[in-house]
Amino acid sequence: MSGIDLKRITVLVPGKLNDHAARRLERTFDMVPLDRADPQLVTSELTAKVRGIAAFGGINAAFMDALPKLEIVASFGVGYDSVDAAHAGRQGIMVTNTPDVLTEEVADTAMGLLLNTVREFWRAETYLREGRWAKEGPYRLTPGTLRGRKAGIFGMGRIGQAIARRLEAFGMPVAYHNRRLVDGLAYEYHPTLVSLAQSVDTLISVVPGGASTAKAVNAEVLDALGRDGVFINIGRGSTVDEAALAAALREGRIFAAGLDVFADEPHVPQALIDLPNASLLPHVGSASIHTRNAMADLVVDNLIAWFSEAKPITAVPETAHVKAR
Ligand code: NAP
Ligand code: 8YV
Repeated sequence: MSGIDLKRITVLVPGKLNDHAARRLERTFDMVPLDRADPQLVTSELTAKVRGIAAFGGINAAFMDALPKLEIVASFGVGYDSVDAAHAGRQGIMVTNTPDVLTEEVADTAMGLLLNTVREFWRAETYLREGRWAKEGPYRLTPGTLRGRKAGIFGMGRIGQAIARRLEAFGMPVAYHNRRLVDGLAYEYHPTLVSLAQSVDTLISVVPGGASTAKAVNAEVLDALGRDGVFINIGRGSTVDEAALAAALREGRIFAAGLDVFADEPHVPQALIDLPNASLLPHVGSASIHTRNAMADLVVDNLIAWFSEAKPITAVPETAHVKAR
């Protein structure tokens, strides 16, 4: 470690903050909270001194441009579609994210959501809590089961592979679609999402958000999945045409869906809430204290590594070339 005094370095924290990260940032840096990432709120004092951002929400190009001394945006979460990383890369600003430390937790959540969706556990528990078991007898036999199903993973990256390992343990064959085949992976590969959807009855989406995946899960993909089809989304809401999904669920063109993520969070379309064959979670994929603390630590450790050694731990590809000024 260099002898640099980190307490002299100003790190801006726009918006709400993870508690564990807040405590460590306050102890380590000159931490300055800001209501939100809005260039209008940037004072001349901030312009002169902010060198880092700990981002718990979106950071756009205009906000970066308002901070001429900015060197690094350390973003909370593996998905960084809300940070304009391409702009940062062009401006020589480092962006980091929090991969790996959340992979197994998110894969666990995906399996829970899949089971909840197919076997209706959330409805069965509500039935018990409402006293209906004693009054009306056993909960209904579920029309859905994982038995005999074949899974397709859209986004066979770190989390996709962790989900695939769990699906194998559940006795389900696995296929996948990425833009590129993953070397050394024995699962069946499909060069298009439609072809993957045609060959499976359970589609699990875990791709990043952004232009290349926007509304990729559309009516054509859902129809290819078919009437027994189950769709699970643990990636990003922007990757789904939500109106097409609600219509396919309502019309029985697919069987059920389990969603942890939505296009306009925290707003969930009423058309999805109204559906009995949808299981909906409020973006809790990584939301345990254990995993969120590990993510928070990685945000802070990236800032420390950058300012003390000019080497971040987990740079995003768009800014991997950026060097310290
Ligand atoms: P990752 O290792 O980078 O995996 C992403 C995978 O998606 C890669 O295999 C990539 O392969 C594929 N992909 C990317 N763009 C694609 C496209 N246009 N078409 C087809 N495939 C594409 O990331 P990860 O760590 O697994 O995380 C994945 C995402 O999960 C995150 O970006 C985030 O949005 C989401 N997430 C959600 C939660 C939650 O709480 N619900 C928590 C964590 C993460 P190719 O590059 O070969 O296409
Ligand atoms: C977090 C996520 O809920 O890592 C991601 O990409 O979506 C989740 O782990 C999110 O980043 C919290 O803001």
